[in-house]
Amino acid sequence: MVIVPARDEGPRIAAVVRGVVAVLPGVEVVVIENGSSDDTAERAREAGATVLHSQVGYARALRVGFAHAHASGAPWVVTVDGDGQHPPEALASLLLGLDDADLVVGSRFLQGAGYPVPARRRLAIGALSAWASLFGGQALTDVTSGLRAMRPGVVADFASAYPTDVADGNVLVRALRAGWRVREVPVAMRPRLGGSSQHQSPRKSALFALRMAQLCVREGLSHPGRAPRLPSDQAPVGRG
Ligand SMILES: Nc1nc2c(ncn2[C@@H]2O[C@H](COP(=O)(O)OP(=O)(O)OP(=O)(O)O)[C@@H](O)[C@H]2O)c(=O)[nH]1
Ligand SMILES: [Mg+2]
Repeated sequence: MVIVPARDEGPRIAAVVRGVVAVLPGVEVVVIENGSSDDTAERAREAGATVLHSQVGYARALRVGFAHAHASGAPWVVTVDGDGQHPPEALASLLLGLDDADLVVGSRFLQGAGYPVPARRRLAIGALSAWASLFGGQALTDVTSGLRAMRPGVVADFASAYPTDVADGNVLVRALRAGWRVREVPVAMRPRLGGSSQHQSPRKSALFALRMAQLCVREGLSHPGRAPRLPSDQAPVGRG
């Protein structure tokens, strides 16, 4: 199942949904929308997506998506942004990555990837990634990437307890501290295809980064154990 959080992505969402279905025919695409002032929901529905609604916020939208995927028994979940940044062709390498990992992140900064990003933002992502790596106990390069694939055990964890304000590097720290195998694969991404970013305002972005840093510490200190693994969760991933 592919989960797409989307707010005010009306001009882009249909292409995102169709792009995913073109590489994974028959897959259920679930767009979680809230607070849009445009026709995001209608466009997504017309393109063949299931549309769910959530309370305001990126993290809350994802949480609704994970709860839906868990209740549906999806064999895997991939989260994809609704702004066209994530190339659908990358889904194959993310899903392949699940053969020996529980959570796979598409990284813009591993060798072989690529992302035209202003230096200041690159620096901020690098600093947050280093911080999350410290508390997660594993080197990560792109903790703010929203392109992630996961096995059902991780989805179950996320469905029951997902942060409601900030959900980026802190979620990866949580997964690592819970014992899930996390890995990154290189993915070339492009800037959003239009519309406005949730990180538009420098003040909001700074607050977001501080909050993420704080939550990384909290997750790092409060989840020292390993999650029990179900044997069925180790099977090769099938069509979701
Ligand atoms: N449902 C929902 N989706 C949201 C909300 N805020 C952001 N999104 C979606 O989440 C995805 C990621 O948000 P972006 O604003 O693109 O954030 P980003 O990719 O980190 O930033 P850019 O690189 O500037 O695009 C997009 O598909 C947004 O439409 C929200 O409040 N509710
Ligand atoms: Mg984006």
